[in-house]
Amino acid sequence: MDNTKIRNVAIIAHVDHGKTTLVDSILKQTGVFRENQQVQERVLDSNDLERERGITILSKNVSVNYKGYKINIVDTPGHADFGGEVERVLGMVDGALLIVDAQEGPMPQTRFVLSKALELGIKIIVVINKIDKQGADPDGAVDKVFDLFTELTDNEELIDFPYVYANGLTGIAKKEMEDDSKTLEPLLDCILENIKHPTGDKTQTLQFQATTLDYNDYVGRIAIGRVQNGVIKSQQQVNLIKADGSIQKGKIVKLYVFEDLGRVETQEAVAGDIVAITGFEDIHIGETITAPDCSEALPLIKVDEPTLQMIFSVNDSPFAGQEGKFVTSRQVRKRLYDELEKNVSLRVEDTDSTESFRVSGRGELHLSILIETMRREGYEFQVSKPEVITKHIDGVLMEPYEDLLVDVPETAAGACIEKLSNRKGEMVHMQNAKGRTMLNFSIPARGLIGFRGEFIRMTRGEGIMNHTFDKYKPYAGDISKQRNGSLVSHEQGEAIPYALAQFEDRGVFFLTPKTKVYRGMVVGEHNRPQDIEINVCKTKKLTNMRSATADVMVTLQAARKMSLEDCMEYIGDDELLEITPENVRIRKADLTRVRFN
Ligand SMILES: Nc1nc2c(ncn2[C@@H]2O[C@H](COP(=O)(O)OP(=O)(O)OP(=O)(O)O)[C@@H](O)[C@H]2O)c(=O)[nH]1
Ligand SMILES: [Mg+2]
Repeated sequence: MDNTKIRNVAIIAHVDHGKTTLVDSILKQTGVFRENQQVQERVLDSNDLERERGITILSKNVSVNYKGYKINIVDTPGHADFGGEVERVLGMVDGALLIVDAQEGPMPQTRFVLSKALELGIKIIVVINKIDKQGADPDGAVDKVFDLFTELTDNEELIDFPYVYANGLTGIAKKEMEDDSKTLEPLLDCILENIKHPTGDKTQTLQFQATTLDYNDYVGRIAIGRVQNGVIKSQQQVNLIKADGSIQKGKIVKLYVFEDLGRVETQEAVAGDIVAITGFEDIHIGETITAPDCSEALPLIKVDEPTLQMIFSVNDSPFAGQEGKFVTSRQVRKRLYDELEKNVSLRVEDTDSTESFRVSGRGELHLSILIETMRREGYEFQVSKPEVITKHIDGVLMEPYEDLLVDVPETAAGACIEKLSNRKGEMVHMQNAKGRTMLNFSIPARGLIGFRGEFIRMTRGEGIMNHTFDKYKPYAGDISKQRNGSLVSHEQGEAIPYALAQFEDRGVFFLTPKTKVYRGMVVGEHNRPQDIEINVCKTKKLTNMRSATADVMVTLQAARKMSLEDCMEYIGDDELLEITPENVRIRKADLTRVRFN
């Protein structure tokens, strides 16, 4: 195939602005599905956690044919924790669709992905999406995107971006709001017109660079990336140039190109195309494969450093081993190291203890997805409170900072500013409009741990909060403890309604009656700063029939439901999370303590 007929495009945006839904509509309109074929929504969000949470976690490649052109499309995740993935993906495309919600306008992650695309100098088409939404302000959104461009670059050519309006859900795009369009053709035409065909010379010697990794049990490691120059062939002898400059000789075992929703095996592919290869178990992101007579590597791709770490260790609670299938340190360790096969921004290290491993990632969601995946696979283990990773740069202690944007009812703005300042946040910008206040803060990532729950309560669920990693800045100093103490179980047994009722005025419970507890397990949040130990298993002495029935009749306040992320945000320095396929329990780390208050 002639590479002038290829277009490589990434779809980038803030979380939930409609990337994957737009890809659905593109796939439908370019005839990828049979007529009348039943296709589920957001078909690319194919793994269980992606479907349950309605977010994209891994970027995915598809390819469609339009007017004789092959358009390779890469759908990327919008959540900030996966921003590094977006950055890498941008290295294999020549253009990007920047999707912006017509109501929300540009958000922190819009800025992040746009700045990365502009740094690489790739062509951007702005798609003002969800124009059907009631509060949509398509022209206002274009203006705001324009301001963002001018703030981020002075390259006039890039600032003069083409844009289209779209409803990704129904599959409509148009150049002007007044246009009457029923398809996405205006968008697809815009891609053909504005995004250049890939550069790269097929007559030159082969160079391929790995940008994403995948793995499956049958073929082992799969490297996905773009053929920068030359022609790549199945069964071809090649050099793998490692990051350290050393050369490994090897063979391309299988070669795939992208077609429709999947990969198809092929014999050869030319410069400019995006391919997947197998045959190299040891290939890493950014490394180059070349023809045997060439030892020239492409510039390495930087993989974002982790900013948050947790200790994963063998479960040693009194309930250890009761619910999990894989519980030993050997099993947990192997599973963690296996994850590195494709989870490129994750780090795993052994520690002084054979029972514990240090796992570092890009944020709470990145780590919680790993935890959730492992527990569903049958693993049982415990994790410590997430901690930010500090570094010394030129002798100065530095910590990761986040760019935080909150949108709250005006009445909650004061409280919000106060709380964020206590957490060492610095206000960068503030704007009032229509009874709402938008606040932009620069805040240590450390200061945001545990903030979300507080934020939801403070704004009565009406606040919106978004943040993205910004950069390392000098350490902001101590942040005083923001959290209340815990209600800690004094006994092992079963929680009894009567006993829970006795302590209701002390705080909020995380568990319901009949939950099994052990001594040192955290059963709720105290309404004061210190921990207290309580006996939630104590039954009332049954002196007569009336009290026996009274016990049954106790009505309790609803327990606070704690998701895995809530628990990760909640736990204190001296607490751990016990993770099993059936339960997530909060506990004191040291269960041998004589008293827990
Ligand atoms: N009203 C309206 N809703 C839309 C439109 N496009 C997408 N949505 C909805 O927006 C939500 C998010 O859509 P997704 O396609 O998952 O967004 P995304 O950008 O892929 O999200 P992440 O991958 O998690 O960043 C879904 O509930 C969609 O149904 C649109 O054009 N109009
Ligand atoms: Mg998506």
